[in-house]
Amino acid sequence: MAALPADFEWGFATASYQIEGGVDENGRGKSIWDTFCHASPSRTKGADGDVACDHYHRYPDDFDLLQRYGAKAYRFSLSWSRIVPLGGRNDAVSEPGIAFYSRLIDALLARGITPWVTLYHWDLPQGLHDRYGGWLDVDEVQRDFERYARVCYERFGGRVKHWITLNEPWIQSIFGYATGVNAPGRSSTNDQAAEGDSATEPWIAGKALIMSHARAVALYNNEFRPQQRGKIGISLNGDFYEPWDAADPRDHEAVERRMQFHIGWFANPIFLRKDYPPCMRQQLGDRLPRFSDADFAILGDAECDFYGMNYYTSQFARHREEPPTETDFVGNVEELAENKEGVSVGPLSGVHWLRSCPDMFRKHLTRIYRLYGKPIYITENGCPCPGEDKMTREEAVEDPFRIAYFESHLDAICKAIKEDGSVISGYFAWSLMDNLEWSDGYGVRFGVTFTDYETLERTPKKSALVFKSLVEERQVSA
Ligand code: GBH
Repeated sequence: MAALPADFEWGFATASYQIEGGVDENGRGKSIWDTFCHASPSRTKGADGDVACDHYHRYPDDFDLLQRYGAKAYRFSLSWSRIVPLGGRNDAVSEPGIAFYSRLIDALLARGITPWVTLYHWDLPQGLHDRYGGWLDVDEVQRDFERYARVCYERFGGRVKHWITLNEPWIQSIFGYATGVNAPGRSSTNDQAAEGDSATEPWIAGKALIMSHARAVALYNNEFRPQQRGKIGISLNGDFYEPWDAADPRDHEAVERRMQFHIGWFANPIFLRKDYPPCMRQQLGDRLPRFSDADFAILGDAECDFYGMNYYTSQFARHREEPPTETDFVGNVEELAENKEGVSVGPLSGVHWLRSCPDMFRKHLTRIYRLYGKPIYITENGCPCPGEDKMTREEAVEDPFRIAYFESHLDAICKAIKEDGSVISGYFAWSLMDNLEWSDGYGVRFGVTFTDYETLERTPKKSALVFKSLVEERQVSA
């Protein structure tokens, strides 16, 4: 069913720490991911981003690939500590860091590819973590992030017309400060973490992220939008859920609660200018920080242009009988891959948490569009193929599971547009190339391009070469 608009934006996505390497080049400051990857014993399966895909040196070749794939757009993130090595609002700006991203943006434009820039994809300057605890100091970090955003708009905003403030604040808050499996690795429930308080810190970090986003958008709206005329939004992650027992109203409530804990946490203040969802306030009480009138004034100045959706999978939710523990962050539900009848949510990919569930993706798109009312850009979607972590290059470049995943998810978008009336304006496949999959190291391969980590050679997988036609087949003519 052809339903994608003629001007549908599409391409591939990456993030700075996952691909760049070059961590000591040109005065770059350390980020919390440099520190986390070098912890001993390792918390990242021995992997680090010191070299990664060496994109820092190889970006022109990577952009040749993008051009060969026919991409209209490319989503990437800036490393804050390349631009402001120590991170803070009174700290020096690194001209070589600016020059690097400036060349990179020019290299995209020269190939006719539209840059979509994420300001923050989890790599907080270590300097800010050391100075005041990073995302745990709500007042300080939002001011430092605002100044970093200002530098980016000033230096790049003449050429960059699409901004994403934050990638997945949920993951930064929960994985960084509750489970401790991502940098800075703080937790009171994880044996590998020396410090942290999983009952309070994720909620503080969440507020810091919300206010940092809001300040960056308000700044854009008030000072840069009139001349630069770009668009700005945020990328939120969150699975779609269905009830484990469709006949049990308590499982229906569990479903809604789970999605509010994932998405409403951020989307209520950001898109609705409201307090956190009532179910969160009810469960978490005063552990959930309040928004002051001054906070709401900033949120009120921070209207976004779009909702960036990172979507990979769906699950079943089952209510729990016992009251929630202090460290619960999912809304007191059990998350399951099968429902009461033993029906699976979908076929398993190459990573344990990701099953292909296109019908639930369609429902997710339409739920989000109806709740928040902004055009949706899918800013990440993709998967590793079953067994891909153990494959040779010759095997991995044949990736029928990934192609089928892309096809079925593009079809779901078409249905959401045509049958549900949702507005979906673009799609970025995750990822341009295999890269550092955070705490999973280099084993899990999400790329449409195979990366040989010995030689750093890239080889297009079949999905990369057919992706353009998958989109164009579904596009309505102009
Ligand atoms: C995105 O996060 C990231 O933005 C991107 O950088 C990343 O490479 C991509 O996804 C692929 O993972 O069952 O405990 O192992 C998506 C968020 C984080 C969701 C890891 C699933 C696994 C939880 N994902 N999580 S666990």
